[in-house]
Amino acid sequence: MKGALVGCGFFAQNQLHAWSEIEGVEIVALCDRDEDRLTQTGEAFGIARRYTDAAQMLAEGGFDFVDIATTVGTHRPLVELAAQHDLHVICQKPFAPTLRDARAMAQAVEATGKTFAIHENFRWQSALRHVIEEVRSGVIGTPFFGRVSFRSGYDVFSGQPYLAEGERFIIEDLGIHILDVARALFGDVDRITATTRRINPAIRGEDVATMLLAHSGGASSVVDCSYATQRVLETFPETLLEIDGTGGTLTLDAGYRLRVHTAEGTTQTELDPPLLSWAERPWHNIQESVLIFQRDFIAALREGRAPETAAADNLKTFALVEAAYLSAREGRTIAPDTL
Ligand code: NAD
Ligand code: 89V
Repeated sequence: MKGALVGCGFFAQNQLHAWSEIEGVEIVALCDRDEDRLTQTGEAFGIARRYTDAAQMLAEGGFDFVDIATTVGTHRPLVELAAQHDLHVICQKPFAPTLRDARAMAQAVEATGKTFAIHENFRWQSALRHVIEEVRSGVIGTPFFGRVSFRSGYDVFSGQPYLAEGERFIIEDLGIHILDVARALFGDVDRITATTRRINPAIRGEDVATMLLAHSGGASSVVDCSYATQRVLETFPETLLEIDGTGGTLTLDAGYRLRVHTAEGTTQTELDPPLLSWAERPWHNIQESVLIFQRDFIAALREGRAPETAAADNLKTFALVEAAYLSAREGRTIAPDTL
């Protein structure tokens, strides 16, 4: 299976390392409109076909899928371009600038019959995945309450300066992952209520968001995100969990420590993710999840099924992002289905 990648920036390096670990997959062409980045990345990964223009790369073809790793403003034109060339597509989160764009993108690829996945990797972090499987297997019965929490004071702006510049920040960039984890754990959402704050005066968007979700299956969850929290134990980039079910409770605490308490007793499991050869702490859990997500995409193509974070599914996560901003802006509860 051959792929091409557009956008050789900060995060694409992880994607390229991960592709090089997946058997039977080769990235044969690269594109970035920044020539220096293109050359550095091409040299680092030994990829000879290099383009500064995605249209030219796609016109020349020779690959089955395109992996779009640019920032959100270019996602729609690049996905539509890929659809014009009948390619399978992966597009980084956030899906699009607006829900309207995201729906148009999903329709464009759907019309070709090709596979379209959003690079939504947090639900593939091995510790979170372990908990998702435990919850789905019914170990703690039916969940009725969950807290999905990401609080940190880590400087994300030095690696990703654009995060300080956008009108929207934490829900669009990080909350999107945490809302998706809440969906993976507790199912789709009927209603969401959100508040936001900006604490860091040096950035434009909100850096704190607190959201209450009413899930269709009956569970309530609190999804709380902050990049303004100075913790004694800095937990970046861990997502912490507290789940109450009809048959027990479960917590995923700092340091990837899982505790499950049921009538049979309490178990404790250490879920520290492996440090892949190309990974570094503290990003290693995210880096591992990139590999696991990309493996799911390739397995889905080979098995003729939809990837778990197919565009059709991720539209529901993206609708929650839009609903959260609307809720915070207007001070009311929003049903994402009505957007
Ligand atoms: P970046 O700015 O470092 O890199 C983006 C690259 O894309 C740049 O080199 C830029 O020149 C190039 N580019 C932009 N438009 C282009 C176009 N039309 N044609 C060719 N090249 C183009 O950004 P980043 O930090 O790597 O983030 C990229 C995406 O990855 C964002 O959507 C971000 O939200 C996402 N991201 C995801 C995760 C995750 O865990 N899933 C983590 C970090 C970033
Ligand atoms: O995973 C991400 O999307 C990153 C970060 C962890 C910094 O939010 O942008």
